[in-house]
Amino acid sequence: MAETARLGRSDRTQVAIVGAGPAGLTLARLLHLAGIESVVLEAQTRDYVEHRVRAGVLENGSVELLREIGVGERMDREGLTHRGIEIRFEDKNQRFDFEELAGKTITVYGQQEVVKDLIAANLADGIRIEFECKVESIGNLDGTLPAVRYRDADGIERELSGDFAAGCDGFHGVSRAALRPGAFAVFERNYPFAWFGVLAESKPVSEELIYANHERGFALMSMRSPTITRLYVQCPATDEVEQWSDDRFWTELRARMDSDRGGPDVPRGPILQKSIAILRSVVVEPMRHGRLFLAGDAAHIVPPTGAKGMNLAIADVRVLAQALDDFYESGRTDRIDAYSATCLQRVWKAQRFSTWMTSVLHRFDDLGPFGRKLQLAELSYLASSRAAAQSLAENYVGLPF
Ligand code: RFL
Ligand code: PHB
Repeated sequence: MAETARLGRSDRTQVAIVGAGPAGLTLARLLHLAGIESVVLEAQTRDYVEHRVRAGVLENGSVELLREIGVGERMDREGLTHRGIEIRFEDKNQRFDFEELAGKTITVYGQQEVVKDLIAANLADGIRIEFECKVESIGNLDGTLPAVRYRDADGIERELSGDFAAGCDGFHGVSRAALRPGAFAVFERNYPFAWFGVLAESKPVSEELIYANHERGFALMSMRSPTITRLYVQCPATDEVEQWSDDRFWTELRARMDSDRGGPDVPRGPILQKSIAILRSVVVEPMRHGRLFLAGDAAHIVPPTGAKGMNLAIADVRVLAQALDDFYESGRTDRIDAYSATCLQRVWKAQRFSTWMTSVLHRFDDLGPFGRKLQLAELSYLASSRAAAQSLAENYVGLPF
């Protein structure tokens, strides 16, 4: 130990966290507040993770947690509180008032802003976040000291060992690969379509999000601020960003919003960013192997239609931090042992809701006329039944913990 410490290539902490996304950064903060030390290893630069445009909707419970851990100030100032959403189908917009139906609101605040706030607060408190450190493997999961091997910014191989390791490295990370083959199951569903998304300098036309079910395919108008919109259209999973010129995008979005036939207007503006995200559902069970815990997208992916991914990542680490706190406080392991089962209950309910939102709002080419009629009946039921609307509302704002 003394030898390796002198070489500076081996390091020791209580919890080794892989990934500085919402899951890893929130976990590091919760642990710090409980007096537990961690080190976060992140493959990308700080600038990269702070500008990666992704999610935008925070459930009420996520907002409360971010406030509790001292990163709510800018969110409360700049985040947009939304009381509901609109769903557009068959030439009309149907509004769902979440405050009235479920007693809660949601907050629109970009994921990269959450990440910026967490990084700033964590670094200010002395939490170690090592950027440009790509983890290559995690070993010794069944022993007492999991070993996280990584390459630092200078390309030097290093090792970080912890009492525990937390795989918060997203869907394309390495933690899942550390699980012993045969010791876990993967449940998945891939959709034949994706979302082409843009960030644009244009004024939102509505105060709330508009989700549209249209014969030409799904569309969504969201926002980031009173001057920046976040817009999506369904496209084939095989599409590349280059196939979507600015003009093609605006024309398609206008068509799907029926802008020339009484639907919401779509004001054009400079496009700041374009991306394509394939829709898929994945759940890895269990979310733990020995002393390695998976959290967030490393353990599960939901299609973005229900706006659940970032919220689930935050929910997982809330459970994990509590379990680790119990362990360090009193040696109790029951919450650690229940970690996976506790998280999976919420994860599967979020999968159910996200699958349902995806199925009612997208164009499925293999649906046939019968399936299309059923889809419209489902939306019509949603618009006419308080019970159905309440079910949408309570899931969208986030099920209770
Ligand atoms: P992240 O954010 O992917 O962070 C993982 C981090 O790990 C790093 N990493 C590594 N670091 C070290 N060594 C390695 N070998 C590593 N491999 C990877 C990565 O660089 C990264 O920094 O996972 P996390 O923390 O679990 O957070 C999950 C969320 O990012 C994700 O679920 C959401 O973005 C999903 N999502 C949405 N979620 C919501 O709750 N509300 C939304 O409105 C919403 N909209 C969306 C979305 C995702 C989308 N895309 C792009 C798929 C909209 C879209 C279009
Ligand atoms: C977003 O604002 O990026 C957003 C909003 C709602 C979703 C997905 C993404 O369902």
